[in-house]
Amino acid sequence: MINILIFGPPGSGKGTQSEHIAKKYNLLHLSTGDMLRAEIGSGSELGEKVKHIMARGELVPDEVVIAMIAARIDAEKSRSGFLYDGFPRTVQQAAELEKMLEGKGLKVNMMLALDVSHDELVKRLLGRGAISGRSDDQDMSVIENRIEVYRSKTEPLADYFRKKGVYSPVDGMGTVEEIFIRICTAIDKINS
Ligand code: B4P
Repeated sequence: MINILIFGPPGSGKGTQSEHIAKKYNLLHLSTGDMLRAEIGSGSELGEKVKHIMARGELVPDEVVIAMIAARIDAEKSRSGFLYDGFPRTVQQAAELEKMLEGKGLKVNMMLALDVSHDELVKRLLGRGAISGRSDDQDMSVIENRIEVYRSKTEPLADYFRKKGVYSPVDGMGTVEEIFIRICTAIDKINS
C-alpha cells in the first residue's frame, strides 16, 4: 500500500492534480480542505468551529485534522494506497501521520512537491474565487495570509521529508496536462 503526500502552497494545483493521480493509480484521495468544507456545508458543530478560522486563512487546530484523517484511514481497506492532499500542514501533523502509518506497518513513500511562482498562485486563486465563490479565494489579504502561513508553518515539512529521502520536487508551472505528465514520471520511478 503506497502513501503519497501532495505538497505545495495554496493554489499550486494540489487538488487539481490529485483528482487525476487518484484515478490513474487507484488511490484514495484524502483532502483535508474538502473534508473541512463539507463539515461547514453540513452545518455540523465541527464546521461551525472551523469556519471562521478558514475564512481568515489560518490553519485549523492539528488535533481536528488528525482525528479526521485517522477515521478515514481506518475505514478504508480496498485501495492500492492513499493520496494526502493538504495534509500534513505542520510538523505535528506529519509526526502523527507517520505514527498512524507505522502502526499498520506502512510509511510515507513520497512527497510530491509542486513548485509555483507567487504571482501564478495569486492569479489561480483569484480565478477560482471568481467562479466558485470560495470566500478565502476572493480577498487578497486572506490569500496573502494563506501563503504566509504556508511559508512559516508548512514549508519546513519539505526539509523534514527530504531528510527521510522521500522528497520529490515537480515543476508546477504550465498546463494541468503538462504537470500531470511530470508527476506520473516521478511516481513511476518509485513504483518500478
Ligand atoms: P485546501 O483546500 O487544501 O486548499 P488550497 O491549498 O487553497 O488549494 P489547492 O492547492 O488544493 O488548490 P488548486 O491549486 O488545486 O485548504 C483550504 C483551507 O483549509 C486552508 O487555508 C486551512 O484553513 C484549511 N486546512 C486544510 N487542510 C488543513 C490542515 N491539514 N491543517 C490545518 N488546516 C487545514 O487549485 C487552485 C486553482 O488553480 C483552481 O481554480 C485550479 O483550477 C487552478 N489551477 C490548478 N492547476 C492549474 C494550472 N496548471 N494552470 C492554471 N490553473 C490551474
